[in-house]
Amino acid sequence: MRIGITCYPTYGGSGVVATELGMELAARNHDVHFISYAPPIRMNPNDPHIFFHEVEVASYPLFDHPPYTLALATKMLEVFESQSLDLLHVHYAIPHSVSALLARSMAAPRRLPFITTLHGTDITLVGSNRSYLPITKFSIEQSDGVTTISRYLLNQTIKEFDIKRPMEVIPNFVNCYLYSRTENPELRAKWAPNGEPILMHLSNFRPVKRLTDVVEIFALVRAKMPAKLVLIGDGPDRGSAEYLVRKKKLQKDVLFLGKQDQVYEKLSLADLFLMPSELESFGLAALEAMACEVPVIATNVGGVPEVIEHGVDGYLVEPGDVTAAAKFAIDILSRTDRGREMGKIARINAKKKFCSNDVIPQYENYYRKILAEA
Ligand code: GMT
Repeated sequence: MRIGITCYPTYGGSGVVATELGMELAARNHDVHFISYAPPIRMNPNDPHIFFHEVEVASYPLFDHPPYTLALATKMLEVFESQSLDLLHVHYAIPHSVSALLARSMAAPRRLPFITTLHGTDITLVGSNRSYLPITKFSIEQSDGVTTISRYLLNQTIKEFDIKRPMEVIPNFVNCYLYSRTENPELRAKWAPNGEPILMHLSNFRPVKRLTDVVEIFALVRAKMPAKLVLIGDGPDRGSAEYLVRKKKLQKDVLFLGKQDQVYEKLSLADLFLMPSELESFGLAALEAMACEVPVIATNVGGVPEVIEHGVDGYLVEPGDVTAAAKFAIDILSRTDRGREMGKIARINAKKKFCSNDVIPQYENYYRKILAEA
């Protein structure tokens, strides 16, 4: 198939899922055309089945806000015509789904079906805002196919937007070959020179991730035992987290790595992963950690219980309950095996439901179904 994929190219779950999906499809000999304002961060430009089409937004003094939605729709049509696309697959409803709807209308009477994958905040935070609700609902209803990344998000979409059309749950996935535990004693010794256990967090540091709770949890753990905290990512809450680290005099034990590539190499060195988010419709970073045999302490919110089984491959606490999270962390890290047994179960459970080998065919089948119907 020839598939056009649109996503946010920046550091964030929906962009990562869209890019990994594109690369997995390319590995299965589909031609994948990414259409966005910049190449997605994890995209491999050297893959002969991967192409990138940049959306250029012309500016004009009259435009306080350059009309990206329109420039994207125009580029989608252009790529459809020049590359004979079979379909468009857009990730994150706002504004990608609206652009795809415009492109499909402009392409008529030629067929340009489009599929919208909902990722979370496009429904739970942004989409349900009154400024965007009617158009998000309309573009969901008008999509040729709609998928959500968890059952939780499916139910939220039905509830928030009163959607009656069929939608399918296709969960997020991880490449279980790439994301597996690999030792790196040199790096481990650099981060934890005295063999301290390593706690890790990876996100876009947005308020929804509750980054300062990560620091609070770590401070409680550190008060009881030697430990190190490795923070991967960047975003608006980095400043407040750095301030809290200084306030608690933890500078020697907390490492801010910033944005990183090949996160599987780093995740593999963790003894414990922390994801104390206010809300997660899935929690992709937790799944990536689990695939690397890392147990996770997360919040019992949204789609997280569909990924983590409390007491089996991790622990779930209520948002903001840093005391409970720290208690579970100390419990895991005080064990003689430092939670390695739980980490092994985490990988087994991740492999059962979320390996790309099982999930990508679900997307391929869905594409075929939509193409047959369109
Ligand atoms: O988490 C965010 O900041 C936004 C969003 C994104 O586009 O990165 O994340 C959502 O999509 C991810 C990939 O499907 C999910 O793993 C996240 O759980 C989901 N975030 C929320 O629902 C808050």
